[in-house]
Amino acid sequence: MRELVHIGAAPSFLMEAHDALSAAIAQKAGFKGLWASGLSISSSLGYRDANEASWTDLVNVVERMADATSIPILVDADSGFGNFNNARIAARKLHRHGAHGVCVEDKGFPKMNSFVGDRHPLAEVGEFCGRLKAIKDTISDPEFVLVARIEALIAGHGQEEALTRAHAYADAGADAILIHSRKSNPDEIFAFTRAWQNRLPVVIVPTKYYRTPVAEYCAAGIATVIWANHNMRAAIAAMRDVCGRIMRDGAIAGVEGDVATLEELFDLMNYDELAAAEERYLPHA
Ligand code: SPV
Ligand code: MG
Repeated sequence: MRELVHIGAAPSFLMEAHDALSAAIAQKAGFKGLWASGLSISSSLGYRDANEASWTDLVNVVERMADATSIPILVDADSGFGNFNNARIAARKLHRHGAHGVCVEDKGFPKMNSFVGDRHPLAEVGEFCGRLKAIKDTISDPEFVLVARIEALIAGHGQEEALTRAHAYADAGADAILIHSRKSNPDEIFAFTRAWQNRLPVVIVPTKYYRTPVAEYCAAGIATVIWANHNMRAAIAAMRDVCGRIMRDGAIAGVEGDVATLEELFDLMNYDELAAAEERYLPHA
């Protein structure tokens, strides 16, 4: 994961996945790393992105994603599920079950998705630094990446607060800073990166400012771009479409050409490996 969250000539990209299947699809498409999105995982479990899913729910999903892939996974650990103690326990479990890094955001518990409503109370800086330090002290794996996510711009506190927090989180041992924005242009992100000067690598989530060309992220020295929810939103659109058409037609002939073939599914889940293993391990007649 370290090589995907480092300052280089061009940003790295993490693709959202929310279960084993979406993770396998992202890997097959060529992505070098995954974002285990809290929003997408919550949605796929039938929960709101407001800590309705438990941290053990998250561990279970991440384990399945890790089993289905061989690329690093940065896990969205929300605000750490409580205080420093909850955060370090959740991070340790996530690491043991396949996470190559966690991202924790400076809000309280329960958190609310950054694009929903206007109430995003921030954690007190010192208390949040304690969560970061506890995670760092708990996980000794040098490859493990701790991303500290700043919600100051989301909460409407402005650049100065964002920068103060970024420096405090760097001092507390974070490996990278995720600066988040809900604006439809990247102005406040670039204002942050100009002032921050890459003291630590910067991670962004351009869900709302999606029109910005990647070249502008390169120019701003951004380390990592997260495509945060697009597998889940693609699945919603595809399933809505196919359900509507089958319902309307009362038949499946019309959609056959537009859905994945069974062969593609068997290939994704590596049925050939099982056939080869049967050949090797089952007794031959
Ligand atoms: C997620 O994907 O769950 C994120 C990014 O945390 S956002 O939804 O933009 O908060
Ligand atoms: Mg999230």
